[in-house]
Parts: sequence; C-alpha cells; structure tokens
Amino acid sequence: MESRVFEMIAKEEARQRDNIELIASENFVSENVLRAVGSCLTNKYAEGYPVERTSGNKGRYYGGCEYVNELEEYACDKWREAFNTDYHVNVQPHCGANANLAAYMSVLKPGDTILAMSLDNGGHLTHGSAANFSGKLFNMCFYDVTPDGLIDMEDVRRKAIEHKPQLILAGASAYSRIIPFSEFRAIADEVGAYFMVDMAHIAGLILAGDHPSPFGLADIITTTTHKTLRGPRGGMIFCKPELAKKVDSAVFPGTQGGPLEHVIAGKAIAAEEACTPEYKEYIHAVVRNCHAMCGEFIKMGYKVVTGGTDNHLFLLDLTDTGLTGKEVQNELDLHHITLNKNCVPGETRSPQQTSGVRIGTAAMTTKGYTEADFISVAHKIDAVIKEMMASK
Ligand code: DSN
Repeated sequence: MESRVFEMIAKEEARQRDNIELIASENFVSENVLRAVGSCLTNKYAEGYPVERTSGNKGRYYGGCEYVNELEEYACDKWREAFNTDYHVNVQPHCGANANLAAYMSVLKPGDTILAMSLDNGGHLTHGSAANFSGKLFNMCFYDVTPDGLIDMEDVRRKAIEHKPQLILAGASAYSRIIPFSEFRAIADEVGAYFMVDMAHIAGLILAGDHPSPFGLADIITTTTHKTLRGPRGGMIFCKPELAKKVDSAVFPGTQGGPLEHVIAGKAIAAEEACTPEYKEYIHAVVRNCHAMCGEFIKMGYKVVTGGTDNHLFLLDLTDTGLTGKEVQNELDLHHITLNKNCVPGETRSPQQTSGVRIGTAAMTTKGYTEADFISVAHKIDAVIKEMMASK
C-alpha cells in the first residue's frame, strides 16, 4: 500500500520546484545528499564516538558500529579539510539549536553570563531569547546595533566591561554586514571571556573566503549544515583542540542521545562538495546576486537595513509602506515567492507581525539564477507591494 505521506512529499516537491525560494536560511541539496539521508544508516544506533577520536572518549555504547565509525571519522576529516582548519569538530548535533546548547554547556554552567546580539537586532532565538532555553538557563545581556543597524562595537566593549560575561557570542540570523571577529576576540580577551561564533548563516561564505574567518580567533564555532553550506538539516561544532573533550561530552551524553548517522552521511557528502572549486564559485555567485538584488531595491526607493549587504541576505524595512512583514510574506506566497517576515532594528511590531522581510539568494543561486534573474524578481516583489499599498 502506498502511504499518503508520499502524496504530501510530492506536493512539497512541486512547491520547491515551482516557487521562487528566497528564505535566507534554506537551500537545495544534491541528489547524493538526499540519497545518503534516505539510506539504511537511519536504522543504526551509535551513542558515543568512534574510539580513534582524540578527545579521550569511551567509544560507542553499541556493537556493529565499525562502518558508522569510519563514516563519522570521514565526515569530521572532510569538514576540517573544507575549512582548512586543525580545530576539533563534532558532527553529531541534530540542528543549530542543539549545537548552541551543547556549545554553551561545554564551557558554562547555568546562571553564567553570555553577551550576545538580541533576536530583534538580528540575533537568533538561541542567542538568549526569553522564550528559549538560552534565555532561561543563562544570564543574558545584549549589545546594541547603531541606528543604521550595524553592530555597535563600542557598545560590545562597554557591555563586556559592565557585565563581565563568561562568554561573548558573535553571529546572527538576520545581519547583512561583515562581522568583525578580531574586534570581538580582543574584547573577549580584555574581560577574560570565551569567544564563540555562530556562523550558521555565513559558513559557506567563510569557507569560500567571502567573509573573514573566525578560525584561529574563536574558542568555539557552531554552524548549521543546511544553509549556505548546502548540506542536510543539521548542526556541527568546531572548537580549539583543548576544548574537544568538553564539547564532545556536552553533545553526548550532555544534551543528545544517539547521533543521526544518515544525516552525518549527508553532512560528509556536503563536505566533499564544499571542497570543490565549483562550490566556491557558487558562493561567489550567491554574494554577487545578493548585491545586485539589494541594489535594485535601493534604486527603487526601498529602505534596506544597514543600507546594503556584504553577504547572502538583506532586510527590507517596510515601515514606510504601512505594510507589515506578515502581510507581504502572505501576499508573496500567493504569487509563489517564498520569504519570511523579520524584525528590523528598533522594531515596534510583534515578531508575529514585524516591519520587515528577509531576502536571501543562496537557494535560487543553486537553481542557476543570475544577477539579471534576481533583479527581475525584485521588480516582481515591488509590483506586489505597490498593488498592496494601492488597495490599502
Ligand atoms: N536559523 C534561523 C533562520 O535564520 O531562519 C532559523 O532558526
């Protein structure tokens, strides 16, 4: 009997094929990644780590792990090769949120202080939102952005000196500019804090040399694998070798059980792909396309947070249009253009409504879109927004 589930998957497949996908955190994986994630590896329990790993772990807790051990070692080696780093890597986190939870727990205890970027300024839910474990477990304090939406490094230093955090976090979900990792490192050193980077959005750009690297600067680096890295949904943690044991035990047994070896296989394939010159060319195109599309919105008179972009995304501030991010997102859905509503710095509306939308170019660049295609989509979006304003 054919399951109803396959009908649902077929509908989603058609949606992904036919829509213009502009969600900045999404991408389209290769057939090989799909094959690996849909493989028999989903049947295997493998709590623990391959014995050969250097972090002093106790091996696996199940028999029959010889092949998944080989696979997990390979995945780790390939990601180190892709980022050209000697950092330790843990490929087991099920997602970015789990990676961040384990990263915090590796060097902090509940009640410790973290200095981060707040959700409404472009940070992530797991960077201390009151609704999230991070805001409940830790004493959070937040640095500000300037009126233009740029990270205010003077405020980072001021808050670091005032709050004496155990950990300073750089990284964002909705920030379109270069993040000055070396300035963060200097401030962390000044106050004796760990320095952590959540590079989930810009990991691909870092790998391709289109954004300064946190390797060599940050103590711990977390990422997802499904955004600009174009792998399966999942997380990873890199850390300085001396933190390997702490990070590994914070992932398992600290915060997770059995690793998803089928997803780790997908991550390994994404790493192989990321090691190719074609992948770097792809990332350069993502950045070029983003710049072109963002520039077109500016030409058409739109307000863009920070006045532009250096990476794969930008934020339209819709305040002057009188429309909410939610209204624009919903209307664009009807026109088969997919993006997400997003808070803007100094947001006056709730996160359910918002005054902005976030636009990213990683997914459609994978589908072969060029600068001209993205400029044409900018005009389609403009036509929808003008129509909405006219009928208000
Ligand atoms: N990483 C977030 C995003 O940027 O969409 C979702 O958690």
